[in-house]
Amino acid sequence: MNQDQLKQAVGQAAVDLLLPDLEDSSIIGIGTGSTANCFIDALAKHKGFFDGAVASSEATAARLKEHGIPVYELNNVFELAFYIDGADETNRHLELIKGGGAALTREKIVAAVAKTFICIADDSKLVDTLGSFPLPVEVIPMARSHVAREIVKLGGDPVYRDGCVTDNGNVILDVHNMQIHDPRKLEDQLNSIVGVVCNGLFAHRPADILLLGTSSGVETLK
Ligand code: ABF
Repeated sequence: MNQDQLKQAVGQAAVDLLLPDLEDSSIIGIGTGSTANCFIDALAKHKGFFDGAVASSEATAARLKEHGIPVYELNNVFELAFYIDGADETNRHLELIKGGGAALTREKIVAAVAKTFICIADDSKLVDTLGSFPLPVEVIPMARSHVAREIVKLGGDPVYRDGCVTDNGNVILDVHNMQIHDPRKLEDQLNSIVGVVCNGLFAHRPADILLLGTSSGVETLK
């Protein structure tokens, strides 16, 4: 199977996992990216079995609406049983790097609300140590240089993502060359820099279930 087929397989596996628990009133949190898109396309075939979705990005909201799936504002939703999203990297503790698609802040908010976070990924995303994928950090624009200097002090090599404006009107610094041996500690350290809105480490709130697409089938890690 090629990478696209692996993404489709995990998207379908997530739908299969959810379906028995869906009710007419269910609202599902849905993330961003090509793997999440595979999930949306598979889920759309069952749109009569749930109420609607909360989207982690404008792009995902648009795709859901194209399928005729109602999209709700998170503030108007009492609870989310599930959040389904991809990742840029995952370790075996289901700690993640996310934000390659610049939607990390909304993704982290929706994940925080959801009871169960199901991460879907092909096996190229599984690593022993996080950090080969540059870690995205969303920053208030006027704080960009200050935050970059503070990240250098932490041992990272921040690179401004040119031309990228997040859905929240902020910019992204991608932090290269960090082997992240203590993801929770680094998540806290980055969050404590003034001007940082959010960082792409999902360690304090890791995924609960990882559906990993491999050439021999979809593996479930918990
Ligand atoms: C989102 O989409 C992000 O957090 C992550 O950056 C990205 C993964 O994209 P893809 O599924 O296209 O590899 O989940």
